[in-house]
Amino acid sequence: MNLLELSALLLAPPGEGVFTVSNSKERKASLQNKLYDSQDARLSWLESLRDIKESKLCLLGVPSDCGGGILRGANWGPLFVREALLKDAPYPALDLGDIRVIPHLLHDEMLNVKTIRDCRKALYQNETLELPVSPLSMTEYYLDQFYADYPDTKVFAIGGDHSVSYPLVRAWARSRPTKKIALLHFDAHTDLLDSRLGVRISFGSWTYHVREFFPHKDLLVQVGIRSTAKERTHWENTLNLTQYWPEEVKKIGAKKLAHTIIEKYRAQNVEEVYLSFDIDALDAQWAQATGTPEGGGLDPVTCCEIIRTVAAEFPITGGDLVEVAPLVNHDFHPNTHQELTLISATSLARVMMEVMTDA
Ligand SMILES: [Mn+2]
Repeated sequence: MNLLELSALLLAPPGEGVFTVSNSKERKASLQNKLYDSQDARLSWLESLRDIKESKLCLLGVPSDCGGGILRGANWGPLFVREALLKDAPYPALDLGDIRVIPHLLHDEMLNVKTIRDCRKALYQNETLELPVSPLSMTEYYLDQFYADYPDTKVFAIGGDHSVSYPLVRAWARSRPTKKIALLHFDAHTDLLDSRLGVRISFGSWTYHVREFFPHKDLLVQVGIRSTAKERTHWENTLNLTQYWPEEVKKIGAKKLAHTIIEKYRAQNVEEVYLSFDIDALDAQWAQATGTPEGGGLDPVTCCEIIRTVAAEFPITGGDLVEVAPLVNHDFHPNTHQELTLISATSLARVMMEVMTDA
């Protein structure tokens, strides 16, 4: 099966990865009207996928929120962030569309044979077609073929809860077997559990399970960590990575911190960097429309400066922005929660797409 045929099965047009019967129909249609001239969005979208070869950067929506059951809503991230981006200008990426998410599922390793068969029937009208059915498994399967066909094209993904970074980072890393790679991870939380309530892959454990690709403490750098039961030294010493908590970021400043990271990467001869940004790395005042907003965090300007400075030295060839949950309202500042979070998210997304295009 070629990538175009695979796309028609695993992906849906932009905004349609969240399965609804009639809910949000207008919202999805309005996004597609802005993206495509023709009335037949699906046809235009499929046609546009023929241009991947000419594109430096592609955008992929992974609207899967199988989060902690704390406050879900990041499934709406890809649709709302795209819409907010388009208010300013077209985004500089070819839109691959969304993974067709079955919201009850996470990873195929958690499913029995009967469920896989039933879901294949629902997704592909063919219960024997050897394709994955869970969002994380579908994302990895799709990207494996994508990078095999287009090794130099970059993918910027919008989540979804943070578990989506597990397939995104794995496919990216595996497609660069001879490259020295690093991970730059912005987050309030470490996401370093080995499992959560017996579940191996989740928003709280994805980083733990991609450490194998970054086998030196200077290759996995976390920025913005503050909500964790353990001290920084515990994580650094037991799991072989480096953390910068917000206090330290504020004390030494964005530029200097970026140069510290650059020196670490340089000493390791890093060639390419993956950037994963959990919106809750930002202080809750900038990003409260997310499942677990946290105070004492970073501001968007600081984060953009760190990203730009690192990107000037090392190509950022993979990236994601996750945990934007536009409909979640924690009521800290009523009425502004969604707007402010989307402003923060779009500034970050624009900077990330800009540096990835130049990479
Ligand atoms: Mn996270």
